[in-house]
Amino acid sequence: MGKRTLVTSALPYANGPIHLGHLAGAYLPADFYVRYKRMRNEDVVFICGSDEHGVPITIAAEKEGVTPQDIVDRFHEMNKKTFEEFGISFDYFGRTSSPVHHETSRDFFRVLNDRGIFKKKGETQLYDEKAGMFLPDRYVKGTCPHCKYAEAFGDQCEKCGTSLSPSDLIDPRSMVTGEKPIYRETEHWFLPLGDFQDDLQAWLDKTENWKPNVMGQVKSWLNQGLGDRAVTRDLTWGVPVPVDGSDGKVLYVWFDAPIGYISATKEWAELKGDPGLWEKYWRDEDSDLIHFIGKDNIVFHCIMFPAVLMSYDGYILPKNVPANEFLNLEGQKLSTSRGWAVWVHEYMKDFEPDLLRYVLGTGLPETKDADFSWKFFQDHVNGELADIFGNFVFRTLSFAGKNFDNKVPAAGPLTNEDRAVLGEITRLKNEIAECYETFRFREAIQKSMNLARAGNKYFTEMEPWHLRKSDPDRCGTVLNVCCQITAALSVIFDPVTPDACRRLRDALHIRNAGWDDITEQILTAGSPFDKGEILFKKLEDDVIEAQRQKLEDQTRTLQASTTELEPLKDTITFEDFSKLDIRVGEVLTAERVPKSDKLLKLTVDIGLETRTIMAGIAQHADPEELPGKKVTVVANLKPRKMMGIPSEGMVLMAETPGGQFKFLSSEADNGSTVS
Ligand code: B3M
Ligand code: ZN
Repeated sequence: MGKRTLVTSALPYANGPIHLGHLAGAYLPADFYVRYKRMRNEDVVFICGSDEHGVPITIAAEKEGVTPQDIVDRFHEMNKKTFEEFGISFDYFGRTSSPVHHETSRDFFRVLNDRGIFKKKGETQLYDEKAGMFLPDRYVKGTCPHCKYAEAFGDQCEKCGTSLSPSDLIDPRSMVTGEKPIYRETEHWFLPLGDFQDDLQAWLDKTENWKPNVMGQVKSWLNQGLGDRAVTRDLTWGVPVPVDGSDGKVLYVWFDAPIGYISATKEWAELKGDPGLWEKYWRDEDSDLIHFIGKDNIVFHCIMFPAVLMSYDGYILPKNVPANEFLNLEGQKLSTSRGWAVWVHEYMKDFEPDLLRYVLGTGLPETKDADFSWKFFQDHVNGELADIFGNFVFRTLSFAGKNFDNKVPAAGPLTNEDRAVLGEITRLKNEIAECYETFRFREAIQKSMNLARAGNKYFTEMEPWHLRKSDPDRCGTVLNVCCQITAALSVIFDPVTPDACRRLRDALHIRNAGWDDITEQILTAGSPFDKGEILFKKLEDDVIEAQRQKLEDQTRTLQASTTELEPLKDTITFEDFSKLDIRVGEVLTAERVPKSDKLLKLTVDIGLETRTIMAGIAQHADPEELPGKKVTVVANLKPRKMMGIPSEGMVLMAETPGGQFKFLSSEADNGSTVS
């Protein structure tokens, strides 16, 4: 272990708010780690900031019709505040639009360029002649060759998921002007990663405790052989390339963004009044550098950025990159564009950070993708935080409060049971420390809860409520033991539930206790404590149901507003149209169809007669509310069987872009014709 540790979390793009997937990937685990180190009084600095360059930002700006600067200003402030309020305890949260960052990343480029590290090569790229600009892949839309979706992007079709390159698209068009792009020759600077293959391999061979999912990915990149990576782009938004003959070019966002960790550390040091301090963390062999990221960022942090650091010289390389896998939500992939996400600032309107910190912590996607659901949230809050941790603390402090005058009772001779449960404090403390040191946070949290479990079991078995009368001294001993466990919990759980632990330590009058203070005798007999309060309230079903509903509503509204309307169909003649016999009708009865979750069986009065009609609206209408509803019916459609029942016509419905179905209703009498 080095003398000091620099911890970074991936710089979030300042093009949208932070959601649970972000937290579980790169922020919460880093915060657990850092808070644990701080509890140990270690020298640790936690750095992050907004990633304000790159195509994701300009696309967001384009969509809203505002400038990229407007977008990054808005989301930088918003995300910074969200992290603060959620207790992600960065020492500094910078931004890559800052002058220090521009200067630092330009310096890196200049130095590498002067050393002849880069290759300069020509390339053909898509170009929009009308806009006079080269087009990133994301700026080209066209028809997907696989599913024929007309709005596929140059890098991916979002309908069928296929990854594409712009040349795959049928009828490609520029998103800027709608014009058909042409190919044009351009020149770029490339980082020849192949030159670093051996050095990277040698560095990786010396690393320890890397997660298999991370090392596996890195190895497979290395085995494939590394190629050249362009580090410049033809764009106007970004850090201008600092060498002659580079007009209209900026640094590739993945070249400048990781350097943002360095720039932010410089700004942190400046703010501390010790401008040179940043170098200790970046250029001293006795420092450990740890990058927390999501799995999609592995290649940049384990190959590209290390190659840049090696080329500059004098920088340390990451000691570990504990990347996490992805978090799914209610069994589905998180998707911000579909509104399938839980935003952290929204979460905090309804709940305290501690609850989510704990629950996400128990289900982190450490080695494989994991799922978050509101039911999972409720189960873990109620069944563990409230019923185990909270309950143990509450029964201990209220019992000891009432019977021992809010002072820690003295312990008499210890029995084997006492010694055994006290021994759990030190045993678990060491195991938990080992888990934190090796980035196994789920296990750390599980073991932390095990201490509370052991405490509860002990309390129940010792039955202090009987001892109170029969053997007050023994009762005091039992409660002394329980108070020691309570105190240990107030420190051990600190990385995970910092607010509750702070309240608990305040109640025990040990606000500043740290990891080394965790012993079997943290509290001395006779020391006062405040009366027991409920640390975690249980969550009722309706509260959880409301969250699930919110998620559904959110995704529905978003889809309705972003889904493109169906294109118009081919023209038909009046003759074609007049073949249809459309009538006004009224629903008489409506019932569900066994084994079908889509169909309702309706009987409809169309004036001349009553028809049985099958309608695919079971998910959009309540059968009880349908009788009496006026509808329009295509009355001369050839009958066809659906689920074995002949359907004698078709009820007309409007389908909204969000996929909702609504009847076309008419005031006219039943049997009236529509033409
Ligand atoms: N902004 C990508 C991401 O949010 C990127 C991380 C930069 S870390 C230097 O996934
Ligand atoms: Zn497709």
